[in-house]
Amino acid sequence: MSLLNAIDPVIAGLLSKEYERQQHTLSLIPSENIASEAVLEALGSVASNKYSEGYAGKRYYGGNEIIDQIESLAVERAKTLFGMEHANVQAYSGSPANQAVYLALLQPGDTVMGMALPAGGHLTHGWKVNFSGKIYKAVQYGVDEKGFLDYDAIASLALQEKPKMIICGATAYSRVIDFKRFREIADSVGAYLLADISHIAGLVVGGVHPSPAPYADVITTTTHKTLRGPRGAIIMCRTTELGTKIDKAIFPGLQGGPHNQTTAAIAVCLEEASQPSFQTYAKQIVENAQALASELTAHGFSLVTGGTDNHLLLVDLTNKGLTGQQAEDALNEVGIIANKNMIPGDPRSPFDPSGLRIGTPSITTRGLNSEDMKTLAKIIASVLENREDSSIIATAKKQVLDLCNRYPAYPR
Ligand code: DSN
Repeated sequence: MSLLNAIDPVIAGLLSKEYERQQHTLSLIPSENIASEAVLEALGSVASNKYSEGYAGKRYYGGNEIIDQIESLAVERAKTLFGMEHANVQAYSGSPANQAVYLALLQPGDTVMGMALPAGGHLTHGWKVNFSGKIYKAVQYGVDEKGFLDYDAIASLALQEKPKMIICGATAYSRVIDFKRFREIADSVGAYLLADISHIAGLVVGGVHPSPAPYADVITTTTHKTLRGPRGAIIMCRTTELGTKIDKAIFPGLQGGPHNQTTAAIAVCLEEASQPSFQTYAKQIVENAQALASELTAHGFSLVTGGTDNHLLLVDLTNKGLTGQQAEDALNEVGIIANKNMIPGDPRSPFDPSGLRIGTPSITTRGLNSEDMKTLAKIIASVLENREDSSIIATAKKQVLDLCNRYPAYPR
């Protein structure tokens, strides 16, 4: 960053510190990942200089001959990889992508049905403080007492409330989502089905989680989680009619000019995700999560649903006499970055809930394997069980640093 350093040493210094932080800590936040240097190069490219309101071949600005090619490639790669007929790559991120789907398919006041945030859903799936719960009549489903989606209860709620759109997908659910069953429920009431696969998109294209493509009317995904690209989003659907509505909802409905540097980086990440090595990566994410789940269970930790099928686990810390905030702080102290999270039916507040959300996408990108999960689980257990013991904390810090040095986020 020699140029940046010369022009703005303060920002250069902070970015350099953030780089070092990422190198020397392990992110167990399930929605984070480490984008490749190729993705970062595209993100820092001159594509950022161009205005391109509109779509390829139909722009409101001249000079878009090259940007058109970039965006068309991103669109084609998304369609091929996910097996959908239409793709829009312009949404600035996941929430605007979902907002565009609402704008395209619904009228204010229409009923929508999504997973409640405290049960593992997302803000934009109808939570009361979000646009989705304010502008629309949102009804929310949850999980059963063990933490599993209760499809019979969801079907009954749909029959009772007759939503115009049902949203499936989650931010803190560790089990396979039965998209076929959601389709049947949507069909029983004539609802659209939106599958928000932001968390699991990389697992879907990697072949380790079933795809919603045969069942959903619309699929949204962010591109920076398991898909390992830049911060951005893709909206996909089956028909030209829906595609036209969604394109219009993004532009001019919600946004102005697309972020072309992001579009280029999305195209790069889709190219990376189409390689056989990405399938190996996706498989390892799940193997690592399952290994970590069984090791933590062996250390006496209680997991919501008892385990995982995907990239994340939700730890209920109640039996350890710890809160989510205390656990997050203690792990942070030794260089393990995880995040506090509500557990289903949590009696505590979202600011200091009973759970901890742990994910393996980022550490798997670094190369940690199932064997390393034993070490990691041991470190997590020793830190959470001995928060006040400075010598145990010092040892854990050193062990985390050893793992970081063995598996750098970016090899120098
Ligand atoms: N904030 C994301 C997550 O951490 O799961 C969801 O958008």
